[in-house]
Amino acid sequence: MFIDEVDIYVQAGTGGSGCKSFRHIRDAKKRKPNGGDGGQGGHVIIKADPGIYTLREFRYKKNIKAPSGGRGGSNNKTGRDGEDVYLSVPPGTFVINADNSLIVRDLTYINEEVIVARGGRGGRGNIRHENAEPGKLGESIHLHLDLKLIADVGLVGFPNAGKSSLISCISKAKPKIAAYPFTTKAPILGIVEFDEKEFKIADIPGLIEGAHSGSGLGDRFLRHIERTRILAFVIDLAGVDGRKPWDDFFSLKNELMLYNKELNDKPYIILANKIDLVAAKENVKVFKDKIEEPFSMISCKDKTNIDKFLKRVIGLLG
Ligand SMILES: Nc1nc2c(ncn2[C@@H]2O[C@H](COP(=O)(O)OP(=O)(O)OP(=O)(O)O)[C@@H](O)[C@H]2O)c(=O)[nH]1
Ligand SMILES: [Mg+2]
Repeated sequence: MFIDEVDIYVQAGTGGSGCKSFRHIRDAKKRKPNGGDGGQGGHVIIKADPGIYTLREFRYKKNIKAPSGGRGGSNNKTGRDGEDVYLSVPPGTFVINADNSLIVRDLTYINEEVIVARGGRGGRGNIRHENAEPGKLGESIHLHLDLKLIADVGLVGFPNAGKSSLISCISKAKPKIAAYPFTTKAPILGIVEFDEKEFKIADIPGLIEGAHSGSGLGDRFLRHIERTRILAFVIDLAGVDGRKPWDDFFSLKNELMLYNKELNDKPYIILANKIDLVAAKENVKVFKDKIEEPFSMISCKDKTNIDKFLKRVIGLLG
């Protein structure tokens, strides 16, 4: 299951208590304090891990607590520090303070990390302070984690248009491909290597008219193309499912606009797919007349013009 939003509660470790102890001397009046400090409580740290793609791990792990610091000991022994707890999330995760909705950090870089709750300081032992102190409480916070995948290119299209076929022929991603709609139910990221360059491409579940208001799988996955630099519209030029390819193109643009106007400002490439089919060839002229802008004819099946598409992407990404 693809999970892209979760609420969690994190609590850093409490500092260890300072120790109260005295060096044993026969004359009680002369005895000297020698209690050591408590250890620091563990922090809770969130880290962007490129090997992780969803927030699924937090479905059942919603309360996270870091260990406390150890108590100080006699002979000025400092307690051990509580170990930090690392939570791994996919790059592209917004860490948000759920109480005031402020963004704590937008974790975009690989291995980027943020301390979301600091461990409490250990209490001073009586060697440094007249009375040994208790450790300080660790910080705690309610967080909302919100994943928006980061890819260079986002594939947008109706179900069955061939988005997954495209990503599987240009990257190592191997999503399920089938002749029925909504085969893809969760976003998939693929890494494309071409001309000694590399870019990331995201395949999201198919959109249908009314997606912005919840039809089909709705707008749930559109968030994952918000951060892409380029969009690629994948159109079934053969109209295998009985729709007109030009209608598909205008509907898709409209859905994106209704979802978020800024998506319309992104550069895009139009891929008219399935050109190997006779019906697609028959539709070329009308498609050209109706949409009045450049498009590329491709076939994921025969790999026609796929390299040209990749060259264009590399060119646009700069
Ligand atoms: N003839 C032909 N069939 C294609 C081509 N590209 C994809 N298909 C077929 O179209 C069907 C749908 O392909 P998918 O790649 O699963 O389509 P999708 O856009 O990912 O579909 P959803 O995941 O449902 O949104 C499959 O049966 C593919 O084999 C093509 O270039 N030519
Ligand atoms: Mg698919």
